[in-house]
Amino acid sequence: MQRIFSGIQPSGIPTLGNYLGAIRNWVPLQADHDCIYCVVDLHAITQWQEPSLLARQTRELAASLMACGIDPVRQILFLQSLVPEHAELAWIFNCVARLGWLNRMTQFKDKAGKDRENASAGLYVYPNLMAADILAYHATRVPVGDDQRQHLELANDIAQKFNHDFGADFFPAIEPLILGPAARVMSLRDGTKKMSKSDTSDQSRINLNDSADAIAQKIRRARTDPEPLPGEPAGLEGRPEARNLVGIYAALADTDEAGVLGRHGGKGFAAFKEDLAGLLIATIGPIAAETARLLADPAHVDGVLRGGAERAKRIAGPIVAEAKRLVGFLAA
Ligand code: AQP
Repeated sequence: MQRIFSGIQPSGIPTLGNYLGAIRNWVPLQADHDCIYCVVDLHAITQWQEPSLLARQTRELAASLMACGIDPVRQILFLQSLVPEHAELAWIFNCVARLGWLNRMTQFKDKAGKDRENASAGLYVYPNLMAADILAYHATRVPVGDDQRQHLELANDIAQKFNHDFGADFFPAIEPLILGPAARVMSLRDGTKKMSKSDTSDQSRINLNDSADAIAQKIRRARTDPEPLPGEPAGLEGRPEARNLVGIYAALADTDEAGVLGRHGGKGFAAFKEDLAGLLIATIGPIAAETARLLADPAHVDGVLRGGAERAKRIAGPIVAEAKRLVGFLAA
């Protein structure tokens, strides 16, 4: 069975983007893969996280993942910072990856913004830690949103260079799994910017714990243009906000842009948005309710993350030990 690894940062409440781009695709993969899903708190602190909030967000994210259908008994769900092998292998990869490779990463440019000098060094080497997350388990398939494609290419470059430098066929090639019609969900306020849990505007995103009223209101206020919906996907060219809403609808209704426009083409946005809000509420309502139920027992959620970490460590421990031996470190 092929091994899957994927992670999500506890940097806020998970969004519809995280759900459609990643989490929703993680669930069916559990049927025929050996899955390791990780709450990546080491990644989260590459940008400032209020310490008093981080633990709460971590627990809420774990509960939300379980509410979406991640099975922590048959698969592994764990907290990254409880398995030190991630940080250890990431350091080795910091010494394998080249500065020129990291300089090309668009996520660093997006997240650091104009104030690059003030970004953390951790944000810059984030892709090396991501490569370590995956390769510490010799995972070969990684389901992610489209925004992570470039990081996975870099992870493959790191694996190849490690194998070449240390003369071993040790780390496997990684295959990105970028699934579904909404692999990149955009902000509700700006169709050219991706929807993010850490966006300062709550109106820019749908959170997986939003109430039905909040969802309906955010969709009503979502930015659009004055034209009605086109009859064909080609008519979405140059209309990023319209394309985003159509893409979200398509993902939720398990169809594609043409399917949505076949039904709604020619209509104004008001009626379309009402239908879209209904679909969102039907999808997110049960997730929010189940997350709240799980959070009523925080000790159970914490126990899942700790138990998962013990199991994860049993896999990563020997792999990272071998990587260290190949580098030439003296064995413990
Ligand atoms: N807008 C998105 N559309 C599709 N997929 C997305 N993902 C994130 N945003 C979108 C996918 O969700 C998974 C987990 O992402 P993450 O939390 O590890 O990091 P991120 O990509 O940086 O997500 P956010 O929400 O934008 O977090 P912040 O605001 O903290 O930076 C990944 O598979 C990602 O592709």
